[in-house]
Amino acid sequence: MSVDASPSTVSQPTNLEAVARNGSRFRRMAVRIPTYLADVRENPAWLPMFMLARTMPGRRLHWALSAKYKPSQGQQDSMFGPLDASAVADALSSDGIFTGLQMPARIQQEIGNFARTVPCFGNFDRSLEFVAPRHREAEARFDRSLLSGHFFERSMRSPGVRAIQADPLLIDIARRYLGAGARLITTRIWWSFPTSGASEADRSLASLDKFHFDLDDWRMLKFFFNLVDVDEGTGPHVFVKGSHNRRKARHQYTLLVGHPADDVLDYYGADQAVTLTGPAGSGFVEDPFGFHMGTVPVTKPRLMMEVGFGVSRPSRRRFYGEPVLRK
Ligand SMILES: O=C(O)CCC(=O)C(=O)O
Repeated sequence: MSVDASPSTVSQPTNLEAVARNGSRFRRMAVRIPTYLADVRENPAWLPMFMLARTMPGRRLHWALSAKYKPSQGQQDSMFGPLDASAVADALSSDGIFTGLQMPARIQQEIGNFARTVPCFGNFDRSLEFVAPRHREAEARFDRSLLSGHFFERSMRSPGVRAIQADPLLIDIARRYLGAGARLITTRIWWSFPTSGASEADRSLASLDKFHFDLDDWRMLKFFFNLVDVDEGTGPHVFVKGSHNRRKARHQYTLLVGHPADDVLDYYGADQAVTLTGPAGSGFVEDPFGFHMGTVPVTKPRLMMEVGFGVSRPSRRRFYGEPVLRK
């Protein structure tokens, strides 16, 4: 298994409670409002999803009405080897997460080289363009902290990114878990950087340092890949096992998707928080309705890839993970 999530390495994010308590929850939400407004303008059907998909009755109803997937016999060759897609879907149903994906080294290296040479956009802002190895210099040039570097549609120039996105194992797992209507809704690669002075708004947009659940679609599945060696200092992703199918009422009937760590961990148990450290190329797949977050790197930058599946048509902007920024 490539992802380091064995019980001995599962850490309880002791400093996260303090981090999560800092700052206003509403300020974190406010930064997302321009994106929400754009979503509803682009697709009015987004609004009922946004209101109802956060409730367990709404989700269960949508799930019950969805077309079931009938897997065909035989499995197509995958770069991830002969993994049993049905066992992965079972793990997702019970825990909300499956760890143990490993991409070939040549693919990980190609994407790593791509991300070190092609300019990315700092803090999701297309006017803050720089190449990752010049991060410190870029912070000085733009006179602001740069917490993340996204590639948006540029990601698709990388043959490795395209190959992972198209790997038959991913859609097979997605259909088994989400149903026959599963479709690709996001592909992105991005850096998160050690930096001081990142604002609450920048951390919120980058989904860092606060447990939250995703509400981009009625039902979703996200594959994440660590594209550098990720240890505790590299800002690992954290997921709360079992939080995808059990939700206290206060976390359903609220517009907030982010909640303080003590609130989340008291309910599910601190021992359910899995910290996804692992070598370059390791990956995991999760139901992002479960509580999760990235953490801010402290020692070295983290390069990540996400391939997301859902059940509705995404906008082009959403596909590449681009929010609408308030100027
Ligand atoms: O950077 C991370 O690991 C977290 C990403 C995340 O929370 C998300 O895609 O919803």
